[in-house]
Amino acid sequence: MLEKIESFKIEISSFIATKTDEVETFRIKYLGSKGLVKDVMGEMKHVAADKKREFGQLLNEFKLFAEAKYEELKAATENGQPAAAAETLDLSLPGDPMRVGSRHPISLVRNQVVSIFQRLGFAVAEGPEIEDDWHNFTALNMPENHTARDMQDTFYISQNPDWILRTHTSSVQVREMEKGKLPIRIICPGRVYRNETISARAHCFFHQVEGLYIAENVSFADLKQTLYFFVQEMFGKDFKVRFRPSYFPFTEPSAEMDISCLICGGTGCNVCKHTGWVEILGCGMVHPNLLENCGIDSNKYTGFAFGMGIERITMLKYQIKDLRLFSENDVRFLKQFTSAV
Ligand code: 2NL
Repeated sequence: MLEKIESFKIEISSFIATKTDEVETFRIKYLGSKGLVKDVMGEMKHVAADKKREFGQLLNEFKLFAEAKYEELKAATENGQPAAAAETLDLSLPGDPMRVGSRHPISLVRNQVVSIFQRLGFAVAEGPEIEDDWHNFTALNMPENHTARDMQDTFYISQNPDWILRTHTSSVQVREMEKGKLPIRIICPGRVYRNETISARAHCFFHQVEGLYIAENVSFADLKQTLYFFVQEMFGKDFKVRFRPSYFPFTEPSAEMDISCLICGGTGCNVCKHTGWVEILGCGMVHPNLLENCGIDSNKYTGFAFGMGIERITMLKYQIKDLRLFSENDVRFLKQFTSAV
């Protein structure tokens, strides 16, 4: 009996009436002379004497419950409003706003870099992250036991001592050169790996964009003009640029490109380590050994190449102080980039 009353209560509370004759239907069904409430009251005679008091209270509550609902339905329909069941949805309420995600800052900056070079006619090339020794080192003028390999200590694949995680995306450019289709004008974005102790400035993986242009009569002047254009598109025009002589095994001559510090304007601060300059990228003319390694005639063709760390550019652009933030997936960090394209 108690269960029956409970289920009637549920039925009553979910009753919906939009018109007065539906309210009347409710009254007849539950409160009429042959209605459910009367019916249940009739059960009183079967209840044991010592339970009558308790049961009587329950029945009375049930009756009041049905009467209250009746009054509620009546009042609501008289006002011309459909009386909704107590727990139904109010569809007129505004929806919960959908949370829009954001691109990762590394993806934002990679897309910007790539699109600047695409406008100059560079095509995107990609390649495997697990590389062999030839494409990652040997073809790039870094034979076994070459000291330059020490700076690019990496992870080895245990099944095959020849396989490693690539240390730069130059390996993608080697693969393109080996195809033998010239001229080549490509940009290679991707993730690279190095066996480094993780700190605010170093990680065991990071992202690079490298570029390569090989054709007849490509000169250092072409390199400079291309990279001038790039930094101006990327950072604006409000700074100075300089090329510093440097060394990379795969280019000769080699240079590093700096811009005057965007934070202090060149007067010296923490970001530029009080030098007034920040390094943006490394570059140079492709070493003839490389061209020959890949079957390209170094007497006929010349080229330039460059490489930059996307994390580095992103840190400068958004003033991010710790490299580890990029891979910790902390939404407090990531959601700051919601409005960036
Ligand atoms: C840096 C410096 C550089 C290259 C990358 C390259 C690739 C080929 C041939 C010649 Cl296939 N050079 N890449 C050249 C100079 C510098 O990167 O600081 N990267 C983060």
